[in-house]
Amino acid sequence: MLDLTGKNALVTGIANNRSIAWGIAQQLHKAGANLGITYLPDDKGKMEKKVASLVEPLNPSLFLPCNVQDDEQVQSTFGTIGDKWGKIDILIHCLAFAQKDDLSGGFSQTSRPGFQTALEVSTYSLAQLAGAAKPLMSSGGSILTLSYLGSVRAIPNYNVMGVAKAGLEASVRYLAAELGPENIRVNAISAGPIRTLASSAVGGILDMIHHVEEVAPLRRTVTQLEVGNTAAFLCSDLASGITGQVLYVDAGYEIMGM
Ligand code: 0WE
Repeated sequence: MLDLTGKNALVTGIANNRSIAWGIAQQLHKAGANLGITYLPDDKGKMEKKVASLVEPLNPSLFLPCNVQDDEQVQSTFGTIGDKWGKIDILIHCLAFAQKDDLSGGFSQTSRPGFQTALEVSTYSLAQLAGAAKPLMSSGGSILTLSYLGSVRAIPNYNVMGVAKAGLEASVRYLAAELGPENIRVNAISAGPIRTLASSAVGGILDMIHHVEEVAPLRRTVTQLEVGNTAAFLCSDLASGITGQVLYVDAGYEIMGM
């Protein structure tokens, strides 16, 4: 049975009720996990308010700002987790960002700062958070991140994010190799396209979703809650033998050749 009772789970990357991280948080809660939620703070505190009211029904015991571009904020976040929880069992990394103009046109036109931003926020942040969580995972743990098929195939306009996700999937393998001896497992879910705040800002996302609905073996796309169920499984003892893997939750789309 899937059971996460007694486990402390930190979930990053909730922006609104369409976030994949929100689907994951709900399923971890359903499985009995004790939740900590981080959000990306802004000047007006709008994100804090929005995410706080969204997650309230899940009774998170921690609710903290965490901008991964600010090392001090990450230190302070994990300092608080150490003080309040003592240990962390599950870390969910659902963070990505690229400048909008780097998600259209030619990849060869990507600017150096645009490339740096995308890889800093979307790729480096996994190693950064894993490093901060490691001392709090002394009795083992599970780290999970989210990827996309654009890491291994050339998907129109995904561009620098494809390079970032390729680096992210490689990071999963290096972190799994490093942290395995501490009984910390590290995996990724490669999700099919879903309408979220991030993807809705991308031109042609609905056409991509319709394409998947026609071609994928299950003839549909996946939901945030389906990704959440797989996340709960991967972070549970049911998946105790799985580490370093990228698991496709995409209605089977990835296997198709034509
Ligand atoms: O990883 C993602 C989303 C990545 C993303 C999206 C945005 C849009 C708004 C990162 N940064 C930004 N920055 C913004 O300003 N996905 C898997 C969803 C996605 O994004 C695409 C896709 C798909 C699918 C971008 C181009 C083509 C397809």
